[in-house]
Amino acid sequence: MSSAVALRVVDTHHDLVIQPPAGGISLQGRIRIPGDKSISHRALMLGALAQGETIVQGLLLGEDPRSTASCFRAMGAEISELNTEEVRVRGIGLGNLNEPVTVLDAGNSGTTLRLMLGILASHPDRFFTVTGDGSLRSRPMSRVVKPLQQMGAQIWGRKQNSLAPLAIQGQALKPIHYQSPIASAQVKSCILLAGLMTEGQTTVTEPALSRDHSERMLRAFGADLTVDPETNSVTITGQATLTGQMVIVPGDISSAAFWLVAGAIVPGSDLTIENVGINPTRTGVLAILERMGADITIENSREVAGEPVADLRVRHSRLKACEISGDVIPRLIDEIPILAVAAVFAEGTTIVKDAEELRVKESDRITVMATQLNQMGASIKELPDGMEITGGTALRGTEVDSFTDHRIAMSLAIAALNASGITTIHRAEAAAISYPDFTNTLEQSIR
Ligand code: SPQ
Repeated sequence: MSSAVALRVVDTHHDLVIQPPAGGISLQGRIRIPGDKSISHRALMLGALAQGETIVQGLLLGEDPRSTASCFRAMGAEISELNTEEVRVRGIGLGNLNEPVTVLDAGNSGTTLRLMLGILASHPDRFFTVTGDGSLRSRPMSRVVKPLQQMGAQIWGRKQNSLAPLAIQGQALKPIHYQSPIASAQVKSCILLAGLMTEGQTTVTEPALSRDHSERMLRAFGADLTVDPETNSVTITGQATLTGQMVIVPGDISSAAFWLVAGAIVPGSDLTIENVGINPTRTGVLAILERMGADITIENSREVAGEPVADLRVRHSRLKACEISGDVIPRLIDEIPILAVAAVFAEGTTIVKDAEELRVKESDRITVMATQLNQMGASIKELPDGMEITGGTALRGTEVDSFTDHRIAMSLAIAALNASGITTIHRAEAAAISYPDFTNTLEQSIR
């Protein structure tokens, strides 16, 4: 193979083949990352429920927001062709979604399905059916179905109504105070969105604070919402009118995380990632990398449309192990696969705990990261709720698999940059869920 990184397409499956040249590589320059996935979903959904027009700049063009757009188009929202410059959403007003004439398909996206359930369950006199791909059909839905049932929702599905496909008979719901057993933005947002249509006050309390993009955006669109930071509670008073807004989507820190770790572990690297959202409910990855000794500087901090944004500069440095557990977990849950790669190149043993949620993501991210990195020569022991990663073993290229999980595909690609020989990542096309341009950016930043 002549180039440092090559994408080879085999049969219907896409293999990403990475072979660093013998002299080594480094990552240099300034890069931009795609728009935040969580904010992109919410902008499309609230835009569809609002009165008037919502303009979204910087939308993520990944497969997941495309699933959200197609579901809401099927229910009557006019959403222009998706692009990063400007997407126009002509909302149809709260409670006015049309009954779709076919099954709503959320694809691979847990956020689409779980948030949408709150909206559908609270739409009286409409019947909906929702499904997703093989991965999504195996992910637990009872975490949102149960609180919605407490509000009076009627939802049916496999395994005691816990797995998609699901059928929903929408109706007027009653408000509840839900004490969520897990810190999950999807659970919180689902209930808040159901509460949006429900007369009275609906409150969600979570054990630790999860990402707060729904709270910020609901407020910006005109919802009546109060937050109690002492108890991690959010209360929404239902039936406010939402008004279309201008939403500027910052770069996704979950996508920036791949470059932060790449820059930290690949010798000689000096990379600046522009326009990264640094909402405090998402910056656990920065806190942990800093504790591991990474050389990251936050430049040009500013606020864009209600979300804090900055440029992040990362330079190679020696990393040391640390413990990742407790309240930081919800602030970096999607970054644990790439942090596991950082830990492989750190001195000492990194412990990841309290992260059992990883087992019910697009794949079982504990088992998959442990088995795939161990195949490359890492030393990772699975724990029921995390991993024990002993750093300092050299990685060698081999054949690994994304298990169709976007974050696994990209984490393995970054690990391969520091491995000897050829790494072939099977089913690497999964990256398009959240980062369609990942391979191009990788090729551009390699020197
Ligand atoms: O949307 P999906 O498939 O659940 O995506 C993931 C991801 O890695 O991109 C999780 F697999 O992100 C979730 C995240 O883990 C997105 C999200 C959100 O936008 O509200 C919240 C988190 O999930 P949870 O279960 O902790 O609420």
